[in-house]
Amino acid sequence: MATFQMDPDWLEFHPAPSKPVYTPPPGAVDAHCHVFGPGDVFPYAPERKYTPCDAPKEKLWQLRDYLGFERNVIVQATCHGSDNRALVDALRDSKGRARGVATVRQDVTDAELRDLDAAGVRGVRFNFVKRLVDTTPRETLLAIAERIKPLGWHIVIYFEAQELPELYDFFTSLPTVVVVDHMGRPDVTKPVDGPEFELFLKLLREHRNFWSKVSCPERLSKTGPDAYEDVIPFARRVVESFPDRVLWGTDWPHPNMKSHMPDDGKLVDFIPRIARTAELQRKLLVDNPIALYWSR
Ligand code: 0GY
Repeated sequence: MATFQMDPDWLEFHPAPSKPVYTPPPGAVDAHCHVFGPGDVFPYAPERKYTPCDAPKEKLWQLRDYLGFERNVIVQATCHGSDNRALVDALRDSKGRARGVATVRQDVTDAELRDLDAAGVRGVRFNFVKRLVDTTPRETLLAIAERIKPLGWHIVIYFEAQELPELYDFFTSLPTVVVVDHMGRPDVTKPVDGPEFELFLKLLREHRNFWSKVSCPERLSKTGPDAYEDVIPFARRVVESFPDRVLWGTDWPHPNMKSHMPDDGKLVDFIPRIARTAELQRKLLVDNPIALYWSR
């Protein structure tokens, strides 16, 4: 049995989040969260860049219910590499209330893809954040994209804003719906109308197959725990410009948060500040994720 020691500077998820004041609409989906291990059942990948605390499915279901959500989209985290067993186990346990985004290698077989699909996987994640993964050649990613396209799956991409100019043409060559994690991680000390964020907005404006998660104010903010004021103009701009192509998620259990561990209840209370009408909230939390993940 494998045992794993979490990294010494790892922050565990909040032990007792506050009850949100904001009540999500019926059917709300937390569309970006993870399960980690437990490592003695689902070992962390040898090539991982970090060893997290265990964050098992039972804790995720408790949080879902406590925050007032009905469903989850679980995204394969890099600490599990392309071993999707913990993800699949959670999806099977969810009784249809969770869908998944997996990580696969080019040599994944058709039978493996069919099994992932049957478990509830609806996409793959391509990660370009250098502290999290070794680089995968673009031809390999394109080959994976062509493999998953016939299943009707989409691609989730994770990158940081300064990488977008270099990656832009590659991204727009992808043949499926593409979901960008955390608004492409803008530097929120720069103007919302400045050239860096404008390139991201252009990506969504000119390529209607692109969606964005308006998640992770706690990662993007420079103003500190719980306020996250500096992220609001960026998230509002995305929600109001592309109301039918946005998703929201907690990012529980918040991997690699070194500055502080967010209170998940306060993250939920952030939602009405970035989606200011009931209609925008319903699209963000219900209509959009249901269309992308529960069409079948
Ligand atoms: C996130 C963010 C991070 C980590 C991962 O898969 C991962 O390891 O996504 C991060 O460290 O920024 O979305 O969970």
